[in-house]
Amino acid sequence: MKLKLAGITALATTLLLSSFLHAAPVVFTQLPGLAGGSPAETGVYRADLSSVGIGTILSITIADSNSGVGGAGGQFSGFDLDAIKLSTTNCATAACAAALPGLGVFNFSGSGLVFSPGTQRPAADPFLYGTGPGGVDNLLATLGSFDADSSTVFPFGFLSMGDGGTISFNLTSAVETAGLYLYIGEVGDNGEVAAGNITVADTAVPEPSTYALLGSGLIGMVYLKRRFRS
Ligand SMILES: [Ca+2]
Ligand SMILES: [Ca+2]
Ligand SMILES: [Ca+2]
Repeated sequence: MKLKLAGITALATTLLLSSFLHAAPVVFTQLPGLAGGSPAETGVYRADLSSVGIGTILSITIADSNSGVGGAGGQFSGFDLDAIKLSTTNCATAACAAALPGLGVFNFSGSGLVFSPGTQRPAADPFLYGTGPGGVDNLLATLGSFDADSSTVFPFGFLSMGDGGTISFNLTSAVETAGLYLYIGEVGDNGEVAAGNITVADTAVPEPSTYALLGSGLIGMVYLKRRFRS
């Protein structure tokens, strides 16, 4: 019995870990010019996904660099994501990326988004900009379009991730990476940095509650194992 339980624990751990294996980092290059609303101050970054070594992708994860520098504090802490797009068009300018229709594979609500807010620098607000009690509010964030107003008086159209925050986008269908480009925009173009990470070809990113369940399941098995030992 002891061996069997140990085997199950090992199997569960392997399954948990294997869900992270099909991940690859992406390299972003800033495009010349700026996009956004008024004032237009969104720096646009492009990543060529042809070279990531994963045939198809089903999710995209972006993390703030957690450097704690650049931009404003409080509810505007961290990387300010104006928009995210996937396209087979290779744009050379920010204006080109802003005008792209982009592939219709994003769902900016529900299970389409998994957001882990980062920390806020003083003075902290109850919510990071573009979020509310239900998480990301896409009426505020408008993550499908490069339309942000970076003014702190009348801000509009972006998501502030907080220092060390991460956001995953679960695509509505798998997309081939050959000839595919990823575009993201940083509001204010003021030195805040996204560390990119393309994750998991064949499964979506689970919501945090799923991790908690998996974790408690593992702890439960360890507990059982101990009981059977004693
Ligand atoms: Ca910011
Ligand atoms: Ca936007
Ligand atoms: Ca910024």
